[in-house]
Amino acid sequence: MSDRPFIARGFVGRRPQTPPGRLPPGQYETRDFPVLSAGPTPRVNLATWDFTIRDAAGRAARWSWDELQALPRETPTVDIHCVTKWSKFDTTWDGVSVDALLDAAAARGVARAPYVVAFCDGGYTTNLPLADVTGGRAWVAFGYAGAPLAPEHGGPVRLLVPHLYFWKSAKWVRGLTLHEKNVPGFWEELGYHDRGDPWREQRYQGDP
Ligand SMILES: Nc1nc2c(c(=O)[nH]1)N[C@H]1C(S)=C(S)[C@@H](COP(=O)(O)O)O[C@H]1N2
Ligand SMILES: [Mo]
Repeated sequence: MSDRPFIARGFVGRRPQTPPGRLPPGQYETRDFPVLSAGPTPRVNLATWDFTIRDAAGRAARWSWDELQALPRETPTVDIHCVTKWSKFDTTWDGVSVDALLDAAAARGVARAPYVVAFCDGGYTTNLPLADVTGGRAWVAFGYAGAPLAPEHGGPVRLLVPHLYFWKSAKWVRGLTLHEKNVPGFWEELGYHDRGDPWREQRYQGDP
């Protein structure tokens, strides 16, 4: 016999309820931070690292690591949603808004275009409409949960586009190229959706 107080079965260890309306369709909440990488974690040398925004004509704006650090910082707290169906709430980041980078690039003569492709160390790419990386909804992030972003999660720098499935948040990002037309990236060429809005369950090409 146990002399522990009676605790109703199903209560012990139960997680707090997911707040209604916060989980996109088909997703479940996790407290872990899973690592999903299509290849090995690249080794990055910050002394030679740069971030580049390049237009279709080849004009480019470039930031060294120190120059990127010197830009105005934001600390977004956001929910993230992976197409493998986990969602994680209230993740906290430190980074520079893509708006700030695009504005600075425009001031240096880089022409805007309606689509971007993020490119990365290791060769990963992902495509996004310009509208999804502007308007205060996307960041180039180098901090997570109050610490430098860990290499397996994309450190030193990853793209953060939390309102789209997390494969759009390119790890080890090195820059953006601007395009007049949509150019599918790594997962998009393999059948994943060009936009990837979790609230519309845009997982695969052909989804609404
Ligand atoms: N460069 C690069 N970025 C990437 C990936 C990748 O394989 N390579 N995987 C994507 C996928 S599918 C997801 S779900 C998230 C996972 O980020 P995490 O490992 O920090 O959870 O990174 C995205 N960004
Ligand atoms: Mo993913």
